Amino acid sequence: MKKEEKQRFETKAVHAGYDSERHFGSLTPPIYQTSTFTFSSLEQGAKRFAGEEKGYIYSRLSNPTVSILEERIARLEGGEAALAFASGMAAVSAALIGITKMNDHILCSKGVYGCTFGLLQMLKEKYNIDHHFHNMISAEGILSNIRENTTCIFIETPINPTMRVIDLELVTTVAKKKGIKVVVDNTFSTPYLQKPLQMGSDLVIHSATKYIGGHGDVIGGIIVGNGDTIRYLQKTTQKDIGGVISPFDAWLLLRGIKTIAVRMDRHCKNAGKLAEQLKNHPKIKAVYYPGDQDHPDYEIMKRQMKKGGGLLSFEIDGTYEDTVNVVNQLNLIQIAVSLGDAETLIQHPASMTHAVVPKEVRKEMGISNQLLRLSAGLEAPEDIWEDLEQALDSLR
Ligand code: LCS
Repeated sequence: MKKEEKQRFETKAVHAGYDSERHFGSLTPPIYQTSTFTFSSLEQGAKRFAGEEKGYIYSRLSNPTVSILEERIARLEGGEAALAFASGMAAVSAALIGITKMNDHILCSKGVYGCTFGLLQMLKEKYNIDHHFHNMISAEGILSNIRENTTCIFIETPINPTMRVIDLELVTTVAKKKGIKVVVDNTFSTPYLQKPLQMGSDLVIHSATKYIGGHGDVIGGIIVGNGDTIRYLQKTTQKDIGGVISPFDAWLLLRGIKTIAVRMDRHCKNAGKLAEQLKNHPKIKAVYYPGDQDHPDYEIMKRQMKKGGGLLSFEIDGTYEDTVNVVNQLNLIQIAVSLGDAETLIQHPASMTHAVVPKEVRKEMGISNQLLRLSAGLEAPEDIWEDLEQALDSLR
């Protein structure tokens, strides 16, 4: 085992994938802001294209700053290799298009991010790649929802925005028996809280826009998996569809990821406190936080996550208009989609992130008009609560 492999998560987050000696001693990774790379001769260029000589060719194929990011995240997730993309959706689409073919079927967790829902609709309409949603709470249930043409199980856990948690070991055990690939969108958990590859999943996806970047200043995506699958995706849906990340954005993610462990500890602590306080407020009908002992999936969360995460959802005990009034009454908490930033953010899934999901399907997934999703930021928890409390109190 290489010395670095033994390093702890926090150390890898700062150092993995980067050797300053190979970059003039620069403490932080340089930004290789170049579209292309020169060859010393035609023969050298030909060898690089043929894969007979290692080296860079063109930044849509790979770039040194991006490679450092990919190696670092692969190491944090415990995967062999990774690919970085221009957005989380570029990563989701590259993975799903890459591992399925026409007439296949995808079994999905009962709830996914709105644009993933949109992508699944498009795959169905254009390529007859069918899908359906299932709660995945028992082996029998999963088995009975697998079809002859099911080639992929796609899971978000915790699910955006309902915060239900899927038992990854249960799903991967069933999938392995059937030879089906399991793809996990690990955006909400981050590799600090949960490592799906170690629980038997085949691919992990991130919207790196969120906790990996952590500062609300970049859009990016990542896929992590075994070397063969990653090389295949690199040569197909990454190279030829081309949703690559820029060197500067990769650098921003490298800067953000260094502090992921300390940030996540604080996000989780703040979210946990807010969940408790919300549960005791008379204007709150329900709170959905996986770290809450009353959460229906608390035991699963304890088995597979280090902590409950930085996100929670809750329902206002009132009408849609009451929900609007609470949100509009907030001062410190910002009304915005996205999550995982230093700023506490609140959004209304039914009219924002999940507006593309038809109303009946939203209802089935548990997304009501009174549901709000909150991404706990890094502010003092007392300040976040005071803002939320004054907004809720305005309803009395
Ligand atoms: N997967 C999950 C679980 C997400 O929450 C998002 C974005 C994506 C993938 C797509 O990543 P992107 O292309 O935006 O980097 N989720 C958002 C959300 O909940 N609010 O705004 C974006």
